[in-house]
Amino acid sequence: MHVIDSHTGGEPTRVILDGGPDLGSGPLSKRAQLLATQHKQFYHSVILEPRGQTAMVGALLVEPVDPSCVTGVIYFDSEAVLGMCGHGTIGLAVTLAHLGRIDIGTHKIETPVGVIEICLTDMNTATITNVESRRTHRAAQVEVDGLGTITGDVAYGGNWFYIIDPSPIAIEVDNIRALTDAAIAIRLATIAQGIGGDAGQPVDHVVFQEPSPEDGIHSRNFVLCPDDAYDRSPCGTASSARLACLAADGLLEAGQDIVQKSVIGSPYRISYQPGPNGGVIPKITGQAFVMAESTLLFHANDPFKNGIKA
Ligand code: PYC
Repeated sequence: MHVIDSHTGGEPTRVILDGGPDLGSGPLSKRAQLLATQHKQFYHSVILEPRGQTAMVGALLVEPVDPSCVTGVIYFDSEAVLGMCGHGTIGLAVTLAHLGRIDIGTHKIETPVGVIEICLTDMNTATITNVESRRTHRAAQVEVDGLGTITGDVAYGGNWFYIIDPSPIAIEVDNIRALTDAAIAIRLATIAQGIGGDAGQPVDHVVFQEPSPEDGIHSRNFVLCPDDAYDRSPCGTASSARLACLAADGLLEAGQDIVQKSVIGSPYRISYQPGPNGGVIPKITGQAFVMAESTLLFHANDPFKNGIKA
């Protein structure tokens, strides 16, 4: 299995070029469902230790249904198949450029939640135009053991987010453990208390937001992913959901650029245009760097060939 590893603002992406399971040729949403239900061992073995690492997202390249797309892709972490992944798409754009499969310019990519656009401006920088993102529930309250009543917005950005602004804990590197524990407790509470997407989709990511003290930087975020790891980047789909909330609250004009940083300080430049269905079409710009080109080996006698599920 040939893979290329990159990181986007510190958040790793492993693009799987070949050797993945055969998911057929149906719609990508169906192929993603098949991956999630029939091929857990595949994505555990690719992402979990000892081959992978916490926070890594896999990007399985598949044949697109729409022939105008340069590729189809299905993203997953060690715990779940994702609808979309923003940092992964920036990593994918830079990986495809590294392979000579795309040039500087604009290209279409098919994902399980729809066709998105990438604009590669140099060999390390890409802007994603994401699927329409929207806030579905303002100020939804959950009761969380040890934290009391928490208020947050439910929003969609290709995945489902519960966004708490302001964060109950300062968004600083020293607080990553406390932020992670709080976010896990909040996600469990949203699920237990039925707070989710408009068709009952469970919250898969929890986001804490706060204004940034740095000049020229709008805000900082902390994002908990389905695998209980925090996103080292500001999370492209979380930033999309956040843009939907800012737009709905009248706090950001269409076309206005802001910079948002992750808890470890990696930046995305983000903006939106109004969407056709009342939401927003987000644009997310970030940088990625290719780190490794590898062949993954799965020895039949290796007791950890399917990863370590701690
Ligand atoms: O950037 O959208 C994102 C993302 C989702 C999970 C990890 N990163």
